[in-house]
Formats: sequence, C-alpha cells, structure tokens
Amino acid sequence: MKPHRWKYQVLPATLTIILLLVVLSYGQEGPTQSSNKSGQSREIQKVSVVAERFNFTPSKIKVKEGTLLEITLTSDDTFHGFRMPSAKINQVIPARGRGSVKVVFDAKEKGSYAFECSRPCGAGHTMMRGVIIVE
Ligand SMILES: [Cu+2]
Repeated sequence: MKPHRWKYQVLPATLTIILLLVVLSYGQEGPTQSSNKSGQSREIQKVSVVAERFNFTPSKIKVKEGTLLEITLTSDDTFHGFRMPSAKINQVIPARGRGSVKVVFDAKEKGSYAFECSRPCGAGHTMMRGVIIVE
C-alpha cells in the first residue's frame, strides 16, 4: 500500500477518537447547583448522550436520587428521538450537524427508567434504547 493512502485512513480514525474524548469529558462535568421555586437548591448532574443507528452512548446512566439530570442529546447520523414514557419526555434529536437538544429528568425516586428512540430510524430502531438508574 502506498504511504499517502495510509494517511487518509488514519486521519478520520484519529478525529473520531478526539471527538469521542471531547464528548466524554463533557459528560463528566461536576455537579452544579440550581434553585427551585421553594428556594431549595437541587444538584444538577449533566451528561451528554450521542444517538446513532442503533444505539445511545452511553446507554446506561447512573444518577443520585434527588438530583436533576440534564441530558444533552446529539446525533451522529440521522434524526432520532428520545422518549421516556415514565417522565413524559419525548424530544426529537436533530440530525448530525444540526445542533443538540436538552432534556431534564427529575431523579426524585430510586429505580430504573427506560428510554428509547421515538423516531423510526431504520432496521434496528426498536432495539435503540437505554436506561437511567436512580440510586
Ligand atoms: Cu430510531
């Protein structure tokens, strides 16, 4: 294989790794404070989730009971959806390059809360799901 070909294969891989690291570091922001109507402060946990055919990354999110979980959703390919029937959340996730969308999940009670893609996105659409674990 000629040397210049090799370069074209390694560059996209390197960019993907850098992008992943950026996404992961965003997902690990420390807790911040916010106030609700009664003036009590609530801890906010932020996480970034990337949707792509046919999974969410991460697909398992752990959060401490009593915090607000702020999820920033982006897509790595087409339009997807983020639906959590238990929390009455259903948001369209814009296609790659069209920005992100935020949803807030109130982790008020311990348990497992499933989420899933709500926009038909191909053959594996029904397998595109994840879970928030409040502990
Ligand atoms: Cu889908």
